Amino acid sequence: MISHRLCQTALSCAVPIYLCALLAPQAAPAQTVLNLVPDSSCPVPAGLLTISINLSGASVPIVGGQFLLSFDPAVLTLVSIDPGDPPFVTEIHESVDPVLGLIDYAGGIAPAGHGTAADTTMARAAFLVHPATEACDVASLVAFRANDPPTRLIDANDTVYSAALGNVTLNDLPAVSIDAIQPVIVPPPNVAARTSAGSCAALLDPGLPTVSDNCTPAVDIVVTFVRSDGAPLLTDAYNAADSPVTILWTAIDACGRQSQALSSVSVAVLGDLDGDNIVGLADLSVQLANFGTTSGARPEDGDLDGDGDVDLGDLAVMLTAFGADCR
Ligand SMILES: [Ca+2]
Ligand SMILES: [Ca+2]
Ligand SMILES: [Ca+2]
Repeated sequence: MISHRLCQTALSCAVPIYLCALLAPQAAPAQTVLNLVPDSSCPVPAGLLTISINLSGASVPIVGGQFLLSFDPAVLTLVSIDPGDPPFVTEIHESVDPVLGLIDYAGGIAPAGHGTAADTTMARAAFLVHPATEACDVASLVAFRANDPPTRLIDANDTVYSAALGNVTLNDLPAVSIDAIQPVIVPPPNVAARTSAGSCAALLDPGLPTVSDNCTPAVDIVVTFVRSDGAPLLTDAYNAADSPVTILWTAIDACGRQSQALSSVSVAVLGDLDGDNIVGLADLSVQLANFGTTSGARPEDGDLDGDGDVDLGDLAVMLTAFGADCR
């Protein structure tokens, strides 16, 4: 295969010039990157947060590096900073200012070891998250700081790589949330419904809970539900035989904290006044006993059209529903 190296000067180009153009790399050259990577985007107060200093994109074997970091001492206390994965097994230097939140660390390969260009972890720092800390989407809680000499890498030929030289990209810790607070969930109101004539179920939409959280926007809070009758959809029919159907709501914020709440849907059979899910003579006799009531009547008294009286209109509804058996 003809390498691009052949085409770097016109004189050395051993192939036609148009082919050289085709052989020229189309993508930008690989860039060495140092990322500060948290073990969790949601560390918990009084818990540990481990940060990996990860090497990637190296084009030559790297044998060591020095990392000058800052961290927020109001939120974090450094517990340890140690070598990462092989071949970076040797700690060369470590000094820490816990008050100002400064870490100077250097590490490298074993004396007889070999460097690597592979993506790997060069060092790990463990921090204690202060108790009672709450923070939402805090960026750069741990960061590379601009010092002289700066954070830099070195290869086996003592060539130095750094952001100042333009051949290393430094990425600070991405935003994390220290969030131990559960979302707030307010369930929809309980629903009491009646079947329509000739049906043993009610079709309705019970509504959704309202949710909020200290860190997670409401639109990003995941809300799930489980119906006690096992129906998969909120708008699936609610059967009188399953009444009351309870709905267990769960709200989960972006850090996985969750809250639960209950609501219910009660379904009565139209015309069933004694609650046995049958519309029969017992119900008719209750209605007839209250027949002529002009105000204050309830559904269980026989007011089946909801206007507060028990009259011929209600009796007509009863006769329409008569005979239903929804057990
Ligand atoms: Ca929360
Ligand atoms: Ca009944
Ligand atoms: Ca009525």
